[in-house]
Amino acid sequence: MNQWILEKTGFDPADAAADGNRFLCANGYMGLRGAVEEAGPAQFSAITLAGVYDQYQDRWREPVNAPGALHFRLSFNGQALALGRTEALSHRQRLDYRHGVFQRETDFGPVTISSRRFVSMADCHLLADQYELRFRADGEMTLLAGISTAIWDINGPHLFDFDYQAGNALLVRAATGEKRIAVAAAQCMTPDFEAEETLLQREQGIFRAYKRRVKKGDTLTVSAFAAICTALDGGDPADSARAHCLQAQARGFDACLQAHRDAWERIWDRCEITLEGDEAAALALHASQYHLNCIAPRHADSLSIPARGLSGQTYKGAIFWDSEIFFFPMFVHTQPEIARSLLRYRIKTLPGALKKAAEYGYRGAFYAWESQEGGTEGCTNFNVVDVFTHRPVRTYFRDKQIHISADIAYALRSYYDITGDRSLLMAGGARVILECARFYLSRANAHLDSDGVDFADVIGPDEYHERVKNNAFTNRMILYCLESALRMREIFADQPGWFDRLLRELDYEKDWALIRDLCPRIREPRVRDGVVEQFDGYFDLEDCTLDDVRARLCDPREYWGGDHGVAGTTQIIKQADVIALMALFPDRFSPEEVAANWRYYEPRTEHGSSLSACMYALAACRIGRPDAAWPLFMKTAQIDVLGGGKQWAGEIYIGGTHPASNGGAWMIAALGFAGLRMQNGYPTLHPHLPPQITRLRFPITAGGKRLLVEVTPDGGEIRELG
Ligand code: IFM
Repeated sequence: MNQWILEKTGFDPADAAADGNRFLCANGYMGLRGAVEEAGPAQFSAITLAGVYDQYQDRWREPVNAPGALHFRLSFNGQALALGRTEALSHRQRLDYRHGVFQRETDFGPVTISSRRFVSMADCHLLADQYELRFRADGEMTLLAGISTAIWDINGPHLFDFDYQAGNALLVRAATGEKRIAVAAAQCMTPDFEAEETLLQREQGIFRAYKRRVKKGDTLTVSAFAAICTALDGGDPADSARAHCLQAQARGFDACLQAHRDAWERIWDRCEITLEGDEAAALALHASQYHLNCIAPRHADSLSIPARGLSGQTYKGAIFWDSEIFFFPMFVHTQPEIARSLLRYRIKTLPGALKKAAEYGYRGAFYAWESQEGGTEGCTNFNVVDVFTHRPVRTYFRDKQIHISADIAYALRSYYDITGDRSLLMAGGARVILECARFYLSRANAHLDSDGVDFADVIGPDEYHERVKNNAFTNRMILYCLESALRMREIFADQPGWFDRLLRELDYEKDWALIRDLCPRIREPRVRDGVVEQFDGYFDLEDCTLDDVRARLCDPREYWGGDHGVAGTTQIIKQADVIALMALFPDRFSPEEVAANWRYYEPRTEHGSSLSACMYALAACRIGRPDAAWPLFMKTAQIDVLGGGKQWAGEIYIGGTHPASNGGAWMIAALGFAGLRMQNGYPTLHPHLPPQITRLRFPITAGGKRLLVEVTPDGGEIRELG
């Protein structure tokens, strides 16, 4: 087995959505789904742009898909040859995780199409495709090559006012509907068909139609260079797109590919985990690291990563807590500049969080549950559609999942604790923590007749139980956020002037005193036989099995949560909640406590979210049970190799890649199996290797140094890399 190659033979239209995800090529600026060149919206072909959003009519805001700038369509002797529409004798496609190169080979009988393409890691605007035709019969071929504007949108269309231009590069210009953001796509080719007898076609795009008589044994190879730019990049996107693709054309396909491969090598140099002992696990880890790395915002300094990466418009292209809790760890340990970008996105979107809190009648920062540009809340009050009535269901993620602000504070604090670097706190991070703490002050429910303070009417990570009181995860995260606010004074003890000025600017004096008063009063969860109650009253719910609950479903796509969901009145939970808490605070709970909770909650967890298994695996390592962690690790790491994961929430399609699992796989390997812990740039190891692994080796960046961690069944060591 090659540990870097995902390969598939045959073609089944039913797999088109999943394959588009599994074979994704991306570079942080855009994601090109793994569909073949001739595919259109029906095969879920798309180029999804990072950070560009639009709303069509009253539908959900979602990221914008760009024109299909690497589009080819072939016909031979009058017959269209298109995978899925024309019978192919064979089809094979592969993705090289090491270098982000997608290849396909389709034998249609008289003609075989093969190609290799990439979304450049060296130039974030560039995509390139080398497309080869081998003829096994005489005849006439027509190749349409250009930019397709038949765009797959879930809630679109988003691009209007198309303008097409020919010239040394084909060009499509358009603007988004809501904010009139200009988007441009350009494409040029070698050889340039303009020199041949070509025809320009401007229907649903702009194409060069290249007609030629061919003979058996002929081959034709063309290289297409495409570029996408938007007005958000600065400058004129049309000029830039044209310039990027013409420059690439001048360099040639091989040189562009080499630059792209070199860029990937530099990424692997920073973060590659080598796993020995289990080939499938090694492949899955590479896949996970590939998928998380290919969507990292390397081109921008304050951008975060959507929950479904750049694999499409699912989840509105929004930024969730996934960024801070699941993506951040790999980056902060290996490529801290990307971790900083994720956090700077939150710093930059603080105004949106202040606005949201005010809208709900609170003070401080209440971050968007589904955050889009500027911190705009993408989550609606009706986030699920009922499969029976087809009516939107009132969900409460937007207004009650208040742990989001504390999750952000947690990551900001971790960034400092792990790296010892205060610069991000000084550049707005401290302000974010203080404003998040202030939000919880105003959100707390104090009582006239008791000292205890509740956080009522919330939703914890287990989204199936809505509007609960004192969710253990939420309360603990809030406490940590409040403590982190207070801790700022110690962190800046040598700069009291700066810190006092910040407090004065925020008019924080009274709040500071209130936070100190609040911390010891936050309600602790009930504990029964060592098991932390997930929220007040959880233990009183029906205690049944997952199979019992599954058997009550009338439709496999039915939503399990909320007032009418099958899980809501039971102890069955969607994803790690108390266990997530224990995984995030490894030092606060004894191994015995973690073990008792793991035993209780694991059988009651549906793992209905891709965020779940990794938390259980981390906790299993903590209690010295890497054997129990192993299947959860495989489930997490293989998710985008096998194409699994939930596809529906009620009637809403939620398919895509799973960056949270991808980050989870890194966490299990590095923080779980190797037991890496960092404090102030100083790493330690507490290995828990499962028997399947004979060696685990990976680089980290700590205190400005590059270190190599190596763990075998005999123990672990960390050494400096030259
Ligand atoms: O953030 C998660 C949430 O916890 C569960 N539903 C999917 C979201 C995006 O991954």
